[in-house]
Amino acid sequence: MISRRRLLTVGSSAVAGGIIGAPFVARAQSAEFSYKYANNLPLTHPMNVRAREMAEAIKKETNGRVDIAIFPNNQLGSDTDMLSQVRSGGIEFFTLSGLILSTLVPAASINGIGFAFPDYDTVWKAMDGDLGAHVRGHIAKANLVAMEKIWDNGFRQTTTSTKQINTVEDFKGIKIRVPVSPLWTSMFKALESAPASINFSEVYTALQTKVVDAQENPLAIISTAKLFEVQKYCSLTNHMWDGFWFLANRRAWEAIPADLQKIVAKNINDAGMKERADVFALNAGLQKELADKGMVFNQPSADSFRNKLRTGGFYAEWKGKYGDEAWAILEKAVGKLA
Ligand code: X2X
Repeated sequence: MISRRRLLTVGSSAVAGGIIGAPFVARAQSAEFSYKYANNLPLTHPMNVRAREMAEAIKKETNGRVDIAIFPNNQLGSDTDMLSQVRSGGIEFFTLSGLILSTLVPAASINGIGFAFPDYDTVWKAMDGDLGAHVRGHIAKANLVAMEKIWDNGFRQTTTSTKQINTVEDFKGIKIRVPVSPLWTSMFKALESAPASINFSEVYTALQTKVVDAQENPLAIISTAKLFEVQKYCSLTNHMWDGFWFLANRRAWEAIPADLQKIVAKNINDAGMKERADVFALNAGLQKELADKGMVFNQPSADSFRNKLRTGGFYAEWKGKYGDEAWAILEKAVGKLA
């Protein structure tokens, strides 16, 4: 059965543009599990490209019993809104940065500790290994299901409309947008910036209207969300690695019979692996493309940033928050931090 309300909701989003997949009438009539997957990224980002293939494969391999409709680009609201929807069951699937998820699951921000990861090999070893398992355990306690493979957002870079960031002195006092997460705010305060918590749905406008002068994101997002139109400088600070947990509402997930769950999970995790490769390739090639569009790049040394975090007590403070056991799992993966 499909309620009138659901038809209206799905129908009106389709009209708003961007619903991916088969027309909703066919889906509603044929699929036993008509689920929504929502996210905050543009259609052109590898996350949505791979998710579309994933949804098609799931539909095919489940003989139409599981049909996932994708709502990209904050169509269903900001990350904060979507997090409450996936908790209540208003949406069944949602990809969210672990750092933002930490507003609900404090342990989930640990991979975002400043300058923790030197490279992608270390990231995937940790996130597909003990550190990821530790975080997923905490997510499960919050009644959400996290798929095994975290999707890549990337190493984050700093853009501004005003100046290059060369040393920690340049972070002083800049009005920088950060996602809604205590770790982000804490880190940019430790760098003596003036961080403002703003959901991604508002970032382009906030930069355009100069509510803030700066933001930080991986190149794949600076490109696909067209932030280069409203930012001039890009400093390759690589200050943290960020990824998206593919989350499911627990009740909705458990409603799916085990044999179908297996097909769904496999396709989601496979799509995540492909998305990782896509983002890696994109980030590697984008500097030139963004420079051609007018962005001015520089590559600062991380030393002054890291020293400031260390001497200001940032690592000690967060070690205390996560606890010794979690910190030991992190340091086992990345080496001694403080
Ligand atoms: O909000 C952001 O900056 C983004 C898109 O990178 C995240 O989802 C954390």
